[in-house]
Amino acid sequence: MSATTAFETILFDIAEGVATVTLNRPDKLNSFTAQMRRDLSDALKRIETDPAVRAMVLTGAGRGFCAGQDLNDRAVKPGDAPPDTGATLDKEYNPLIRRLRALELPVIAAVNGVAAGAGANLALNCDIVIAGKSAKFIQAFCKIGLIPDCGGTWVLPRLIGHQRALGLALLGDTLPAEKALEWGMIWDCVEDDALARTAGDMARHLATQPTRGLAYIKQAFNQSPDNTLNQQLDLERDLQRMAGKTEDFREGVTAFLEKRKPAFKGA
Ligand code: LHQ
Repeated sequence: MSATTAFETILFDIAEGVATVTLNRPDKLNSFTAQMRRDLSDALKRIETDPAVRAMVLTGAGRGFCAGQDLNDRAVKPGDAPPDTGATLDKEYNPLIRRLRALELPVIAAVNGVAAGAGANLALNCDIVIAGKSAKFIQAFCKIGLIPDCGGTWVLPRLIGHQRALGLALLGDTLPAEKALEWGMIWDCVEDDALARTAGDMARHLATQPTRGLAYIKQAFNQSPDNTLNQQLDLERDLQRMAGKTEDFREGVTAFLEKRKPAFKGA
């Protein structure tokens, strides 16, 4: 069964345990307006509270994934006071990125085309990034006098190391999907016409897995960069204790011993 909800700037669909969110301003390469930030935030809230949703795919309509902030919203006329870009981050983008990263289910970015500025970092904050061969990533901020935001300065060096991350940020070079794969920045790069199917198949698979256990895995990896080994060992103990109490753990072990496929409920 599939349920579609209407938003002004995104498409939102739930089917087979997977919520698919499609950024939908194709004429402007799905660049972010305030309305799109609100719509995406509302979609994430829906996902957080719907127990039927056990995986998510984020993608873009048309030839782009997301070209970052809609710069029409940022045009400053002579004599105007400069905009408070920090306030926009504080009130709109940062809560969105925090909400996305905190989702207790696996999130796949299916990057179907250019991902620039906030759009690139939106994708890189997803758990698994799959790109079509024609996709590209651009830390475009430096070209307009800004710095990478939406967690770019946090996530990029962790994915590809300081040198490559800083180089991308300072130069604003276009990183083609195949090179992003070679650099370990993304999980996979597939033919453009196979992208939606590949991401959908992966999401449908994940939606049948032990959802609580996957949430604990995400938590462990998300907290890892800030922890010492000793702290991380303690965190693993605590999360494993909770994972060991799930119905799905019991089902996994029972199914293994009975030599049958497990039927996980996500609880
Ligand atoms: C766009 C955009 C766009 C509006 C394409 N806006 N229309 C910022 C400020 C405040 C607070 C916090 O954070 C941020 C974060 C950021 O994201 S800053 C970075 C903003 N993004 C950019 O600087 C990227 C700007 N876009 C581009 O450099 C190019 O469009 C790319 C390289 C993404 C794609 O190039 P092409 O494939 O050649 O496409 P195009 O440039 O022809 O774009 C197609 C249409 O989309 C075009 O509209 P038009 O009406 O002329 O056909 C563009 O104007 C529009 N578009 N990006 N960000």
